[in-house]
Amino acid sequence: MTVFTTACPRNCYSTCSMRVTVEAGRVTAIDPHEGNRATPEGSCLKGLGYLERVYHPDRILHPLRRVREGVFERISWDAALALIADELQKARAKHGPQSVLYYSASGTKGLLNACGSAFWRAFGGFTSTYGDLCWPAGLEATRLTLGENVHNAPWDLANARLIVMWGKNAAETNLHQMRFVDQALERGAQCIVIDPRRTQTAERAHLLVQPRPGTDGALALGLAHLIIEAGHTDSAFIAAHVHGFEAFAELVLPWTPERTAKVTGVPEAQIQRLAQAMGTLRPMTISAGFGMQRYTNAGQTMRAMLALLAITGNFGKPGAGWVYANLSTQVFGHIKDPLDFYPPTEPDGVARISISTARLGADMLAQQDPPLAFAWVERGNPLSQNPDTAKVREAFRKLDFRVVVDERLTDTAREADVILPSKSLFEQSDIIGAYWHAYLQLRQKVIDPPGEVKPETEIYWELGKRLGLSEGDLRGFLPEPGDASVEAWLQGRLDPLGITLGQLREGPVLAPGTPEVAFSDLRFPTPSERIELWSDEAVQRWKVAALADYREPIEGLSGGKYPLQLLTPNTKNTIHSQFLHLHVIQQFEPGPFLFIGLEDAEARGLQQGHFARVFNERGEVRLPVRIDFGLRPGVVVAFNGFGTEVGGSVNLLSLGRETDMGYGAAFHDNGVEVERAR
Ligand SMILES: Nc1nc2c(c(=O)[nH]1)N[C@H]1C(S)=C(S)[C@@H](COP(=O)(O)OP(=O)(O)OC[C@H]3O[C@@H](n4cnc5c(=O)[nH]c(N)nc54)[C@H](O)[C@@H]3O)O[C@H]1N2
Ligand SMILES: Nc1nc2c(c(=O)[nH]1)N[C@H]1C(S)=C(S)[C@@H](COP(=O)(O)OP(=O)(O)OC[C@H]3O[C@@H](n4cnc5c(=O)[nH]c(N)nc54)[C@H](O)[C@@H]3O)O[C@H]1N2
Ligand SMILES: [Mo]
Repeated sequence: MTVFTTACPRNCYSTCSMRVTVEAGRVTAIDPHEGNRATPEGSCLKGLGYLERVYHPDRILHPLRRVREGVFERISWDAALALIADELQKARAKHGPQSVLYYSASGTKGLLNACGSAFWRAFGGFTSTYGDLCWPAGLEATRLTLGENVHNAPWDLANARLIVMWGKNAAETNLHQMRFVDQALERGAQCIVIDPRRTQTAERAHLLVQPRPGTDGALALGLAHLIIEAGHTDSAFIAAHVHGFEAFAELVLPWTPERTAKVTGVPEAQIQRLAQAMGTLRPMTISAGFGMQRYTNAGQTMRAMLALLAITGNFGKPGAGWVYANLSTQVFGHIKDPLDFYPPTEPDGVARISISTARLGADMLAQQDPPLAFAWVERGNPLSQNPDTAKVREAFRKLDFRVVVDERLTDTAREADVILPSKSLFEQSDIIGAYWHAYLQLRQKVIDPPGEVKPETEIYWELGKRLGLSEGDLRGFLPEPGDASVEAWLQGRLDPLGITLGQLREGPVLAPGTPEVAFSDLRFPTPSERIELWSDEAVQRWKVAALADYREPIEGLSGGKYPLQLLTPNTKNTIHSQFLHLHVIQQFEPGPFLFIGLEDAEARGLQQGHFARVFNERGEVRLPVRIDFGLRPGVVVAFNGFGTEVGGSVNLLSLGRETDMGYGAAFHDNGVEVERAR
């Protein structure tokens, strides 16, 4: 029996450290690792579910070739790689290397992920994607305002006297944060939750504010109006550290409680109470989730929210600040800066075309010069997770050839010509960072891959040879197959930081230079070296106003044919489309539902247990109805992640539409109608 230190590599705030027990080559237990101050309780149900997931009978253990729709047969690695190499050479010869789309998303984290794009560069170029499905509008709003994306240590939240969980459902998506919320509450802090849904997080709140979706920018401007009017601003802080306050104060002047209430649907008395709390309780932390940045007006919304902290002087102190994304662990160069999501403007050695992640389907179809012929998908499930599923499917079906690397037959894998089996978190070592705490961690290899599974780096090594690259060429960007060379490669990345793999084998290590309190020197790396309420860069880069003005989200608010706003948030027992096939998960997450308020249900003759047809001009899904007494009227909810096996992705209904900044996806800006399914 051996116990290893490792970490969960899913795209999740918590990024838990774990101790994993291996007996006779099999993982038999997953326990907490006390060395991580942010996640001492250890894994959630999903993390414990790896005991089932890694050995699940549905796991793909060898290459598969499509025979006809929905039917795959086992083939050898030799046959699979020969076929793929042949198709790649055909595509390159006929249309050039940019006829190959390389699509990867957030299925797993790790430094070795970068080997994918390095391989496709060595191939001669490729079509890549820019933007991101997840968080870029908020990242960009934060960068424009504060200069960079860092925040106080997770445990510092216990020092706050006011915690505003704004569009963040930590009790489900960052459950370790709730311990620090509780510690603050025990010390007498107030907690306010702002969310159109009554979430599990709201159970901890002194006040739940339920705005109409996509109107948080207006709410923030209305709150700023009251805080300024009451004289609750921190004028010394503003004079020294805030750029553009006078203009901002003018912008919020017309945002009276009356007007704010009308736009946001939040009662005036609640707006007053919220402003009073924000103006008088210090220190205040706003923990901003990703919910309200999935709208067309998202970036400006986040900038308006940030302004509330700036005018009350809530930066650079314990218990104060903006908790959105902490990129302190991005010390290896990539994604340190949201600018990395931008389409490439400079020539980068290989001619490269880049298309929008948010508009993936439409952009794939539109690409002409050269047209796309081949797609390689790894760590992503675009037929379930990207907007406008029907377009994405159409675009994939139009290609000559598709390869998907995954551990399961996902909606995307079902479209593939060849499916290659992917590793699990226990089967190759890698180094991972995080975006809530600042620990660097070794996701350690603890067992051999089962069946014929090969890690992506080995797949690229073998494929590269078949495409005529020498081992010398390949060594330039890939570790050689084998554990020793992977470890040497990882140690090489750690060397500049003065950290050893040996240290990481013992437990998580804080990234060098991580502050306990962000911006404690009150230096903000913006053009004005202050917090920018006024941003010239916002105007130049994104063609938005220099101040965080409010624009209505595009769909849903206006009534019309599709008067309900469909929110499709993340939920406790899945990470997007992952984990849903596990028995242990299905006991708690039996399937997708349409959550609808009583009034909206009654108006449509719907009752709990009925099947609903949820539709708009883009598509429809059929879902069993759950009456939700905690929802604001006019809002319906269905969690994302479920696929065709259970009625179809909710993204059949969403439009591929970018956010106002950062090239994010405006998933929740989505009007629908609901009726009883026949
Ligand atoms: N409607 C709607 N859609 C959404 C969202 C929403 O709020 N509403 N949220 C968006 C957000 S925030 C995100 S981050 C995206 C997530 O979008 P994706 O990253 O595409 O989704 P996942 O389901 O997490 O993972 C994709 C696949 O990666 C595979 N995978 C896991 N580990 C590995 C590995 O080591 N190698 C390989 N090759 N594959 C692996 C998994 O099996 C899974 O099939 O979804 C977005 N989609
Ligand atoms: N269990 C679990 N944990 C996860 C994930 C997961 O899939 N499952 N995914 C991980 C990833 S990739 C991400 S991006 C994060 C996301 O973590 P969160 O930001 O917490 O989750 P979201 O579902 O994006 O949105 C949070 C809340 O925003 C609310 N919301 C939607 N529209 C609005 C609005 O207009 N205004 C306001 N105020 N609120 C609104 C939703 O109702 C939701 O409760 O979670 C990470 N952690
Ligand atoms: Mo995400």
